[in-house]
Formats: sequence, C-alpha cells, structure tokens
Amino acid sequence: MSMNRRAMLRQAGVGAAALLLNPLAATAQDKMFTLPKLPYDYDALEPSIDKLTMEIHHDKHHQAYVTNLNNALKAQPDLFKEPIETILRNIDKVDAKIKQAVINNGGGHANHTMFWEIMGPKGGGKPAGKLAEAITSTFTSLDKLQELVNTKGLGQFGSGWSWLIVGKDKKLDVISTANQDSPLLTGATPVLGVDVWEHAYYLKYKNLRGDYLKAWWNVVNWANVGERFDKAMKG
Ligand code: MN3
Repeated sequence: MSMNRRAMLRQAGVGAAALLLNPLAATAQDKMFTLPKLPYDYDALEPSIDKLTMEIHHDKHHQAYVTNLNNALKAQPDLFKEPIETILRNIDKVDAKIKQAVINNGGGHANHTMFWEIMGPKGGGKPAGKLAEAITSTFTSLDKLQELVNTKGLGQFGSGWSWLIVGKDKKLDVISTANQDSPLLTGATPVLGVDVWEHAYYLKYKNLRGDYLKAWWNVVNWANVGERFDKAMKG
C-alpha cells in the first residue's frame, strides 16, 4: 500500500477503508458529489468577471471543495444520499470528527453551485415579480439593497460572502458570513450571494473589492434569484 493510500485510509476512517478495499461492496461512491458544469462559457461574464478567474474559480477552487467534501463524507457515507443543502441544514447530524470539514467544503460546494447559477451572460437589470415587491417593501429600493450587500461584502474581514437571505421568519435580510459558512447552517435560505474571497476577483480587480462588487451586479441572473425567492417563501 502506498503512503498516500495509507494516509487517505487513516484520515477517512473505517467506512471509507471498506469502500476503498472492496468498491463492489458499496454504492455510496456512485453518489459522491460532482462538480456541476458551468452553465455558460468561461468568458461569458466578461468584462465584469474575466475568463481566467472563472476557469480557476470553477475548475480548481470549486473542484477542491467537492473533492474534500467527498473525502470527509467517506467517514459517514450514508450522507452521500442527501442533497448538500439538507446536510448543511442538519449539520448537527454530521459526526463531530468531520463536521468542520463539511461546513467548509460542503458550504464551498453549495455556495459555488448557487453562485454560478445566479450569474449569467444576460445578467444585470432588475428583479421582477414577488421578489421585486419584497425588495421594495424591505429595503425601499433595489439601489438600497445593492448598497447594503456591497457594504456587507466590503466589511467582511478576510474571506467570506455577502448574502440576500430569506430568514426563518420568511423575511428578506442581508448578512455576511466568514469563510464558506452557508446561511443554511442557521436555518436561513440564501437567494443571492456574492463571493468576496480574493480568488473571486483578485486577478482583475487586485485589492479593489469594492469595484468588483459594483461590477458584479451586471452579471446577476435575477430570474434565477426570483425562483429561489419564490421557493424559499413556499418552503
Ligand atoms: Mn469562491
């Protein structure tokens, strides 16, 4: 057995050892999480988000979260049956040994999967329908909401996200979280989120996080955000 494999087994625990030694004995591996395909070309969000940033962000960063999530869950393989959102909402059911790894990498997977979908090449403009009404009644205007999201994003010290969420009380709110902490961990439902990790903007915007945040609104896919809002209000 190579050192690598030995180290993997030690790290992943007995459940994973059984899987690795006898892959035919279990099907959990078939249900491992996979990197979703980007729903548009890497250069589709230019000039707001450059092609190279999208390539590295999706193919390397998001892939790493998926790989590390799968590695962690080998210690509790029954969780492969659950959608990542369900795992995060029920984080207390995750074994203490792997809980932080699931918060970090499961959060990374969920956050980025949503991030790709709430952006698009024909983005920008304004929300419609019930989401538009709720934004106006909660924040007075779209401008105010954008200002609040940008302020939270700028104020997030270090890495994290700025979010528009539907809270447990079914009200809209703007929050920021550190690292890859998902709003799902506290029972809220994210409907829009902007990644303020340096890997999301540094190649093009360098230290100017505020410029990135301003430009980011040009690629928001409001139709997708609206669907998430409608679902969160029903759920
Ligand atoms: Mn990211």
